[in-house]
Amino acid sequence: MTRRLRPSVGGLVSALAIGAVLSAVHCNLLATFTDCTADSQCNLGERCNPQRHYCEVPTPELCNGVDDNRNGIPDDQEDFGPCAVSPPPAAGMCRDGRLRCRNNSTLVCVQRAAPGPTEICNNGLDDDCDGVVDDGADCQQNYTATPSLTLGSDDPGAGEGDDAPAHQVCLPAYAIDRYEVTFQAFTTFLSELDQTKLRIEHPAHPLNPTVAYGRYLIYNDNGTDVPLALFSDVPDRLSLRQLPYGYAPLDAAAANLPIVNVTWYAADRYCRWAGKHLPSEAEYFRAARGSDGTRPYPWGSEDPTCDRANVGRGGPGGGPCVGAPLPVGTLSAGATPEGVFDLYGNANEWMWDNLDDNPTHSRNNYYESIPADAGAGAWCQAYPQGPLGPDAGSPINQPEDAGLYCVQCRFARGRHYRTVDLRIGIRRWLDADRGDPFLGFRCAQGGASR
Ligand SMILES: [Ca+2]
Ligand SMILES: [Ca+2]
Ligand SMILES: [Ca+2]
Ligand SMILES: [Ca+2]
Repeated sequence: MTRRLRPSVGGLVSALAIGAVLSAVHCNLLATFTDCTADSQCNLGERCNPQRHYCEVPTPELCNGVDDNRNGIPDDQEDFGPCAVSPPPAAGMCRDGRLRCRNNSTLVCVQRAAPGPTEICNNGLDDDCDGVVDDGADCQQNYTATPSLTLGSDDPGAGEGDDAPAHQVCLPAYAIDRYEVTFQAFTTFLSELDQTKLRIEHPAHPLNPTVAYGRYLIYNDNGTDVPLALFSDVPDRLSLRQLPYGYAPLDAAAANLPIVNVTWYAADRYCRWAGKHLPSEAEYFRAARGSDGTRPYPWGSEDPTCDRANVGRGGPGGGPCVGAPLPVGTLSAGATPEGVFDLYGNANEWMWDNLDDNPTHSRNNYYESIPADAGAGAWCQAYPQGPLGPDAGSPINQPEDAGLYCVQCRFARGRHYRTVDLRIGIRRWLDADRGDPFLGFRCAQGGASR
């Protein structure tokens, strides 16, 4: 007897913000669904109702004296998620306040007055109350100043045309996250935004009119719409669940996966919220390819294998290693000697920089902006804090008049869990308002001010 009668309609409901649609679909569910005895018999994001024995989207907990989500925890002991950061925490208080229910009617923000003993990585909280989220030696790798880092490559087979010419840049001391930013951390950030300014719809003014955009979670920031994340119409393990007071992974087991589907805007805002910034391409290169930028891969010179890199080749039958993201930090054999994980594979990673190519991406105008005969120290002289890329991105054509990859191009580095072209020099070209299931990020700290 099958208990999975329906497609993921329940999950879809959870990803929708529209109450009218929700109630209409619920009627349909009640009419068609059969029984269950365990959560494992339910679709993703649903639970088995222990009283009524059918699968349903869990009811979000409300501050009302009723155990809405039937977890046995009274409302006055429930954690209702992070407080919005506006207004900021009082002086001397930790910033990661949590919403608590008082008198079965009112949510109040309770902030810790004392720092925790240690910073816990990847939870989106400033556990030690030093003003930076997920920082410290366990969560970040510190680098001393880098005098000569080779950026790009002259080898035409190493990447696309826009990875040349190789040139030597320098970097001051900085730090980079050991891990890609996780679902748990990112949903904490989303939950701290003013929820009345978030909505899900097609962007009205996408940067690239030549490609189709799906529906995005959009944040209205003082009248400006900022797309943050692509919302799939068919919910899966990489979807988000909307709660009354914020967001959570649709699948609780996804908490430690790298967040994906996020736009550059979201990545930039997350890192600034965390007290950090998106890594520049040079900062990414220093971490991934060593102090001189010439190490072939983060782990060394051996070819990529599935124990080192979660990519789209080399797995069972020659196919993907996994075909989906792995929890961050899973593949220790693929870490750098310093212990920075997943710089190659797993989630593709947004870089800070714009990209100024010619339209066929055969020339990188920024890389060529300082002539090769200007001398070995020319880039360092021009950018003593490290290059941050061109002031604006240029358009890049798709082949055969198929439109544009991007109009004001930015890019991601580091390949991803579905990549079949394993050359490390390859970028993905994207506009800042695009997200997709392969696209995530990590943050950096220190270095050139943005
Ligand atoms: Ca309740
Ligand atoms: Ca901290
Ligand atoms: Ca933390
Ligand atoms: Ca990665």
